[in-house]
Amino acid sequence: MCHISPTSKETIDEGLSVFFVFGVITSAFITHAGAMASRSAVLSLAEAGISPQVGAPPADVLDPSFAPSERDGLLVIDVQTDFMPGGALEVPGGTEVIPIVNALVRRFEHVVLSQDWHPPKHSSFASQHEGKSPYDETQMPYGAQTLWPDHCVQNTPGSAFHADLAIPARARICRKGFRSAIDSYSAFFENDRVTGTGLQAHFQELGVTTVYVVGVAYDFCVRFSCEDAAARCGATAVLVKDATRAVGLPGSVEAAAKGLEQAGVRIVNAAELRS
Ligand code: VGL
Ligand code: ZN
Repeated sequence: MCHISPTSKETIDEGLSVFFVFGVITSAFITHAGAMASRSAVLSLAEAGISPQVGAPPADVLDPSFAPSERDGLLVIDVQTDFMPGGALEVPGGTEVIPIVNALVRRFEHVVLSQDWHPPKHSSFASQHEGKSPYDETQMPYGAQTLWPDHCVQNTPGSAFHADLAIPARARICRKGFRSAIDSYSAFFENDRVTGTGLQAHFQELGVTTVYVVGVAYDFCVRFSCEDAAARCGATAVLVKDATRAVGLPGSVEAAAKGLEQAGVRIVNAAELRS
């Protein structure tokens, strides 16, 4: 992966050392230290307050020879309740990806789950823009922005990972979209295209050079994560097509296909994966 930016660990350590130096602190400050730890960090499950879960049985789709190496990472995008059927921003067929994702999760040592993680009143919510409805577009200082129903609000049931998703203890969590003024589709860079999430540094520290991407939504967070991995981070990006589903706004699926091709993202079905 390309350039080294301030690492997620440095950011975590900063937050934690402040925490330890000031032994007697108010609970508000503890919250603040927690917020710092998640600012630009890729978190362990414990740091994110998430328990491992077994999830639904894995699909039997992978070729036995597919054995990811130390240099391969799996990036699972936003398999959260609000993006699943019945959720606030539902992706049709979203739960169908889960058994395939779970099969992949078992094979990879390096697994990162991205988590859309908005404060209440996030600027990407249509509810914060007078006269606008969900799925309208608006202009933000950083460019055009689609407006969404309120979704994935931090620490609400809708922001939790789906109960059927396998979450092994070794998984890491990459939160995005937690700055009120900026949305983040990509798990690498927010929508201003400048602010990093810490994921690039995380993969770089591990020596990961190929990123396999699955999850939702194909036409937004999956698309931009793949494009950034390939075009901005110098990784090989492999999108596992049958392990993703689209929101499907007018033109969004076509735009995604074009963008992915231009960025040089490899697209395969899970059963085609080989080492
Ligand atoms: C997403 C819209 C808003 C996604 C996240 O995960 O694709 N889409 N926030
Ligand atoms: Zn969002």
